[in-house]
Amino acid sequence: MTDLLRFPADFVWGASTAAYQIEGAAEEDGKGPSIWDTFVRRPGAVRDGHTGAVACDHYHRLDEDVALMRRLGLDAYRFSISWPRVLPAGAGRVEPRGLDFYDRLVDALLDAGIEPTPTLFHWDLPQALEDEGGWMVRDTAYRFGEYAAVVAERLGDRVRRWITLNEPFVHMSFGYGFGVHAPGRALMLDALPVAHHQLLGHGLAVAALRAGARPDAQVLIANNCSPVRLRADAASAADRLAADAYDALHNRLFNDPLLLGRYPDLSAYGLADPSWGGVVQDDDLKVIAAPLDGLGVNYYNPTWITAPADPAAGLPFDLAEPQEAYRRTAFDWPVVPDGLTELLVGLKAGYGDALPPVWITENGCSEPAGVDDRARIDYLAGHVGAVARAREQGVDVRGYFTWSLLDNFEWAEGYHQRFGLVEVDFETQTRTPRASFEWYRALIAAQRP
Ligand code: GBH
Repeated sequence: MTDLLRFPADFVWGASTAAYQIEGAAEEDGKGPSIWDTFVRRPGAVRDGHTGAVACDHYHRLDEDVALMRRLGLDAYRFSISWPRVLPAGAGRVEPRGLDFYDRLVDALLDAGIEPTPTLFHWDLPQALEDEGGWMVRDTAYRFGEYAAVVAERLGDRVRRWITLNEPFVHMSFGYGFGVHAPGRALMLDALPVAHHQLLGHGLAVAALRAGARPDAQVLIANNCSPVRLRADAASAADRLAADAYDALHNRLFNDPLLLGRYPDLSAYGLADPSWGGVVQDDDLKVIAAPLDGLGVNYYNPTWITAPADPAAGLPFDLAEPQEAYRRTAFDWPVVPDGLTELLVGLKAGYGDALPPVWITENGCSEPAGVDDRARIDYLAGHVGAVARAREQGVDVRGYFTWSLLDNFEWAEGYHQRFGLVEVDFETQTRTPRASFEWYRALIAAQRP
């Protein structure tokens, strides 16, 4: 199996993490509060009241963690920068100690021969900006552009690959639509401006990075994309319309403006268009569609959809369960590697030459605690194979980042879900590489000429 997975020598092998999920040090060195620092204190928001206040204590264990990455043989490491560590109030005063931390991280990675791949926003908005309306208001997009310029000024001489946003769909829907993530607002479809303001912020950040980073720097965004499937027993015209509606909201609402410079017609599904109410202003789509050097794709599983049981209830689709008995991860997500091939081939078919090179910026699974994680090896082998098949079919995939290097704070699930190649004991902070770590190390080593 794994010996057959040969990729070109320049294919990039990586692992991903995010600031709030691993750093801890939530109140150190002048860091301002983020919406996650606030949200975790809300009773019932996170399982068992877990918080990211300490998490993997990565803020104090940077050298140990980079040593693990070196052992793994990573080409690249995707981490995120905590906006309120750099700008405690989201704008205005810069906290040099926050920038110092990422400066040290970038240098440690470069010393280890690992390409630093920072994401500017992985959901930890400065609370001060949420107090002004968060991503529901246009100003936050401008503040994001300014923050990008501050980071580019400090790290832009050394970072060659940047990611602006992580999963704007999940941040909109979980954070502002359903309220199950920070900032915990349940606006349902009224949350649509959050999509536009994040995308506008992305475009402004691209401009800031083009101006302030190295001329050879690449800029990407990480969208979570999900191929939409129908159950075999639910394939009526109404089911197909529901599937299209879900695809429009989950995938095309973000990919179309970025790659084609226009929004999908949501009104075709009875959904409000984001241009309603003057949210989309003249020239915004030009800013959003600034050329990208790559599209980051986070893939976990397909989504099954049926026509809504009660069309008057709100959403023009219902989420469904597949009929097939797929293996389930510890999170109960179905394991469907061919969904990744389907997704990648579908992106190429849909966007054609408008699709830039693709990077898998997240893929992985939660499995039970313990180091003998053969299920994770199966998951990873299946999905790396799915990438190989998409490449054979002409999709230009340049790299694969697994989620995640370490067990970490899994948002509303707290520490109950373990996604790491490395097990973390959250009492002692002991790191123990799992079987999957050795498997990934061997996979990467086997690609070397
Ligand atoms: C990512 O989000 C995040 O970027 C990362 O921070 C996080 O730790 C990681 O994934 C793991 O969760 O309803 O059963 O079909 C992933 C977003 C949203 C992907 C829910 C899977 C549905 C599973 N996820 N989704 S299911």
